[in-house]
Amino acid sequence: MGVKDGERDNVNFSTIPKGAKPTLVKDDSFFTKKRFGFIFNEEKQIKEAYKEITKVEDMLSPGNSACLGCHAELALRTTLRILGPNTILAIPPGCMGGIGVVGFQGGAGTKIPVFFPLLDNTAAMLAGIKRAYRRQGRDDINVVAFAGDGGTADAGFQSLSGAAERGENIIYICYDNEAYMNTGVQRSGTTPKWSWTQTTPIGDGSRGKSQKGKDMPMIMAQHGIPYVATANPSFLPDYIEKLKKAMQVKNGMSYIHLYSGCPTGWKFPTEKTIEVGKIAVETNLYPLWECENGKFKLTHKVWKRRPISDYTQSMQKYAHLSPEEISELQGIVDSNYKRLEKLCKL
Ligand SMILES: Cc1ncc(C[n+]2csc(CCOP(=O)(O)OP(=O)(O)O)c2C)c(N)n1
Ligand code: SF4
Repeated sequence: MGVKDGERDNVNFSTIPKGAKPTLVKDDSFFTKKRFGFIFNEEKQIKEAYKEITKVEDMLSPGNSACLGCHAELALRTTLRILGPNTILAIPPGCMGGIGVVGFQGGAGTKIPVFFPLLDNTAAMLAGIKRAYRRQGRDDINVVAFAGDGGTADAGFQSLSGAAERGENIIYICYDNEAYMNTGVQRSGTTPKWSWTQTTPIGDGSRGKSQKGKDMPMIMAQHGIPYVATANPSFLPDYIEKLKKAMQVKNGMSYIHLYSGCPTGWKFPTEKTIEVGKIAVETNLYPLWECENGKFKLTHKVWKRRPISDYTQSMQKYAHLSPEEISELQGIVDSNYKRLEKLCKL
């Protein structure tokens, strides 16, 4: 049940979701004896990945105005280290531009060229840049978008879809914080059902967003481009491998959809970002997969799926959900996951 136009004037648009109770994620449950071996291996991989990326220069200024605990900022910093200096970056309006990356007081926040397209033409502008380099015989430049979900799934979708269909050789990374965060937490096309946002409030007549979110990585896979993947900054080694694969593609677009926890917009403690991102994967809400030349593959197997309530309780954006709604959500997660497993068997 959504809020109809005209009814909105009576709705409370406060920044705290009505009825929200503060919730804390319990870290301790993670470190059971049974899981220790698994954690040890995972930590080893993370340490190795960290060693690898810190060998090269950090291309993002240490001082920027991202919120504490921003998943997208961690992802952007890592992305630039992997892409290296031969990279041109486009960041459309949104948080990652807004934190000072595209320019602040006469200087850019990156050590590589970065430009600020409109919210709706990122892929088209990048396609032109890539073609111009190719014409000069330069095929060694990574031409990369780092765009929010609004700039990707809504405003920029026509230009992204067109560029994918034409086979433009660009890397498009969407950091999905599931709302228009930079302008104050408004719902976007990828905002999941029942989420609290400023424009999908909780109150009489509204239980948050009434529609399902767009499944952007699947939509991009349906374009038949050479490489599509989901990734999550809480699983950095997996992301790094996927980014390297995306850089190898020469015959079309690579698209990576990044889960991006946002403590400010989702309302969870800033020090819990990595953990919240892990729960998203461990509940199968956000499975890690890739589709290489049409072949789907899970890149991280979850051995014991956690209940979706572990996730909904970790942030205030879902604090209003009833037990029935949580079990409906569990059903949606399970059926999406089954569909993905089937695709991986094809
Ligand atoms: C055509 C257009 N409409 C609206 C805006 C205002 N605007 C600037 S940033 C932004 C939010 C972008 O959201 P998203 O792409 O999800 O990135 P985030 O802020 O979450 O990082 C909007 C709506 C704009 N720049 N251009
Ligand atoms: S609002 Fe969210 S996405 Fe934007 S900078 Fe802050 S934490 Fe990051």
